[in-house]
Order: sequence, then C-alpha cells, then structure tokens
Amino acid sequence: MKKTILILVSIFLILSSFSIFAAAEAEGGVEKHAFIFKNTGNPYGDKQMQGFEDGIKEQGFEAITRAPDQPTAEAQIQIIEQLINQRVASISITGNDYDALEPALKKAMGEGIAILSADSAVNPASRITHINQADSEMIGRTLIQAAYDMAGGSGDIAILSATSQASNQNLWIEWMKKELAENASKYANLKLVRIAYGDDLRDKSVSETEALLQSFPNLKVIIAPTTVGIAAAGRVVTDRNLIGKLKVTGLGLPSEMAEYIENGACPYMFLWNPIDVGYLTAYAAVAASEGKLKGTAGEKFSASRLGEFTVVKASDGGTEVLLGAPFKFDKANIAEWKTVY
Ligand code: RAM
Repeated sequence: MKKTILILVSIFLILSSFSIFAAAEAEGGVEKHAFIFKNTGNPYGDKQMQGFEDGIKEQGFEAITRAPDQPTAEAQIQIIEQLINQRVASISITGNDYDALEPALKKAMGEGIAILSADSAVNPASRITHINQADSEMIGRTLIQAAYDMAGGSGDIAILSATSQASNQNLWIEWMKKELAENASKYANLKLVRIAYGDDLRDKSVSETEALLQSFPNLKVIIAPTTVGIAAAGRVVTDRNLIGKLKVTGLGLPSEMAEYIENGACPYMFLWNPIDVGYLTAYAAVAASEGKLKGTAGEKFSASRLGEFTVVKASDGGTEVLLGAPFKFDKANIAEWKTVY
C-alpha cells in the first residue's frame, strides 16, 4: 500500500514538474516590456504603470512594472541591470535624473533593448523618444498665471517640487521663471521666495510645507507641480486652518485632491490622465522594440483607443510624443473626476 502511494506521489511530482516547466517555458516565450517609475508609494505612478500594463497586455505581451523605494538614479540603475538580465524587449523609464542613467540605459540599448522615457525625460542620447504628458511651456506658464490669480496679483509665492533632479519638474520650473521674467511688469508685486523639494515623499513634502510657512508667514500661494507635493500642501493648509489665507495650486490627482478642492484649500489645479500616459507609452514601446518607431520627428504610430500620434522635436534636442493638453479641475467638476483617476 505504502509503495503504491509512494509511486503515485512520484508520478504526481514528475507530472507537475513537467507542467511547471511547460508554464515557465510559455512565459519565457512571451515578450516582456518593462516600465520603471520614480519610486513606490505614489498613486500617480501606480496609475501610469496601470495604463502601461493595460496597453502591453492588449498587444499580447507581458508587462513588468517596477519602482525603487527611493526616487534616486542609483536605485533605478539597479533595476535597469536586472531588466537587462531578464532580456526584456523594451524599458520605458520615468527618470530620476536626466544624465545619470545614460551609461545603464546605453548598456541596455547595446543589448538590443528599446529605451523610451515617459513623464520625466532622460537625455536624448539615452532614449529613442520621450512620452510627454503635455506641453512643458504651457504647464509652467499656466501655473504662474494661476498663482498670480490666487494671490490677487501680489505677495509671496513658493514652489514645492519633487526631487531637485526630476527633469519634468525642473523643466516646468524653468518655464515658470521665464513666465515671471518675460512679464516683469505684470508680476512686479509677485515674489517667488523659495523652491522647496519634498522628493515626492509624503512626509518630506509635509515637513517642507511646514518649513515654508515658518520662513514665510505671509506666503499667499504654494505651487506644487507634483501630485505628492500638492496633496501634502493641501493637508497642511487644511490642518492649520489656513484656508483662504494660503492657497495651493499645481498638478494634482483629482482622487487625492477632491477634499482640498471642495474645502477651498486648492481653488483649482491641473493634470492630464496618468493612465493614458502609461497606455501611450506601451504602444510606443512595442512599436520601438519592433523597429517600427525610430524616434524621428514626423513619424506616426497608432496607440489604439487613443488614436494616432506623431513624433515631434523636443526642446532638449531629442524628440517626444505629446499626449495632449492638461485639464483644469475645480469645484464645478471635481466630483465627476475624483473616481476616474
Ligand atoms: C508626481 C510625479 C510625476 C509628475 C506628477 C505631476 O506624481 O512627480 O512625475 O508627473 O507628480
């Protein structure tokens, strides 16, 4: 009896190891496309990666989505190395640094992996093209105009950004400064007193907001061009009963900001659909890995439900693909959007 059981168990083990092997082999056969975000714990990043996964699966491939604990280039380099070993077909990255990722990304390119950046660009030498959420100049200028409007034309304003190395935030800040400099008489009484960095970490963004309040008690507006920063600033303004005195604007997720738009801490803010940024990236990444997208200005490709896109010249000398215009969220429409993203 014991012997029969032993034989049956062995047969079962042999059969199951065969099926495990078969499954592993099938999995190995499906092309993998990877996305690396800045860091974990950011709902914006989760939505972007969700859109990427949807777009990759829809095309019949496997998606790998990764993000380090901390928003650093070093941590992303480790992930790039691992993905090279996994023999992925493409890597799309929301860069934690514009230049520092270049050696690792070039190594991946040398292994035949298609490299794109999305949301936060890496330099043109490290990418085929960049998937940009919206026109950077328009974002920067619009945010200063919003702060001017909320401050009533005069007073201290500050910026609460992500990391000091984030190329998307840095580009938007550059445009904010240009908007101020180019319209010096309009903004003569508006003073940009500080740029603080909350590193897209919730607690650091809260403490940086508190530090701003301490240094500038008459601060009228905080512009946070980061979903993590704007939500942290909204929290601080609400908890300290500063609604109406200190206003918050910038780029925020409707799901995280609804509370602060409804209570008046944030009169209005802007964003695009992060799910669509990821989805568009998925279509560009697959086309690039198949050699159908070379990243040359004027090329066209289809992103399924989002329609057709054209590669255009980017301001940094490389190329990019623009998702579209950002959307304004305020008291009138936030209820409708807070469940969408
Ligand atoms: C944060 C990230 C992301 C940026 C948005 C607006 O979630 O910094 O890169 O695009 O904000």
